[in-house]
Amino acid sequence: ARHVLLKHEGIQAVSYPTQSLVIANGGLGNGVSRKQLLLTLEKCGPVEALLMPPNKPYAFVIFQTIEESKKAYFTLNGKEIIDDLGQKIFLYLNFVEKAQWKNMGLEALPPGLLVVEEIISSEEEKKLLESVNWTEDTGNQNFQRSLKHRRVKHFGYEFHYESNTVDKDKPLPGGLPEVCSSILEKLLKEGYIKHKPDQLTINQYEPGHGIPAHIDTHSAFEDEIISLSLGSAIVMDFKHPEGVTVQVMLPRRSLLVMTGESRYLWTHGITPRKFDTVQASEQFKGGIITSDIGDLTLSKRGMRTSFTFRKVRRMPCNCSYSSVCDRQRKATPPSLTESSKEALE
Ligand code: AKG
Repeated sequence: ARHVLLKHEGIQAVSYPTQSLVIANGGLGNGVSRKQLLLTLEKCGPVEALLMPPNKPYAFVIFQTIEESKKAYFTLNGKEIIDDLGQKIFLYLNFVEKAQWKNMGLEALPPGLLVVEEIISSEEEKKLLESVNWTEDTGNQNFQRSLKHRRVKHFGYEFHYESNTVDKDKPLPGGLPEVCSSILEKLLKEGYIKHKPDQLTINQYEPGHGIPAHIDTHSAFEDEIISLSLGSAIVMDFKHPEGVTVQVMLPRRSLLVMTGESRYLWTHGITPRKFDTVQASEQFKGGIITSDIGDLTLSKRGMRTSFTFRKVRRMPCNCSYSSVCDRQRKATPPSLTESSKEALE
């Protein structure tokens, strides 16, 4: 079964010793960190390269000599290690000619997507976080819910997860919190947004939480959707309908701007997990996680609070992505991405 899995991934194991080994179960996708694996491998000799593809359950190691790779094969094959979550993992090693795998990733951000780092100061971040009152209060006008994988609060308009829309004729009293005003003014002035948002969803994710992949309903909201990341960084997954996936690092205090194709056609979501695969050298730099697998490691998630601002749409959507546009596809069943969000909440 192991060989079938490796073959399926485009990895060809060989029966004779080489300098390179594939380490099944020793991948970032298993919760094994670069530091931890390197420590284990270096006991067998100096490591020339350790390649860890993002979210995969395997890694590749290249030793300087065949003697060292043979030593690793004989001492580590079948060996138990404890991963970063404290779980037992058995490593399985095989010689390979080349460290090669099927890479479905893309090296560019989805069109229309922007990550602006350090958009707010630490003081502004603190003020925003302190402004959120999570205590359940029946007199509270702003709708709050605990979903399966996160806590949410809505301002301006309540977001209905059953239909993934808002009731456009029923604005919530009070509008958006005053604490957001100066930040939104700045975003307008600096040209990151063209329209002042009138709906805010605050999501709070503990490590292990996430949000299912979805496209914000076209008929409910205008083109620009923006999200501030507070408290902790996270990796967001963007998927094109034809299968390309891009992982994007959203650092703490950064702004994510989704417009055009990235807002209308690509789904966005956060995988529920406690660690993210990130660039080892520039841990907190925003943007795409590249497939430079010699430079990936794990980053422990902290509590992240996001402020997602949208503008409620008043005119019909006439985007050029009719296959995923609920207004343009009225006669056909709703798209899976839109209907699946609530089902998974
Ligand atoms: C949503 O509330 O629909 C989101 O996509 C939230 C995104 C985020 O947490 O940044």
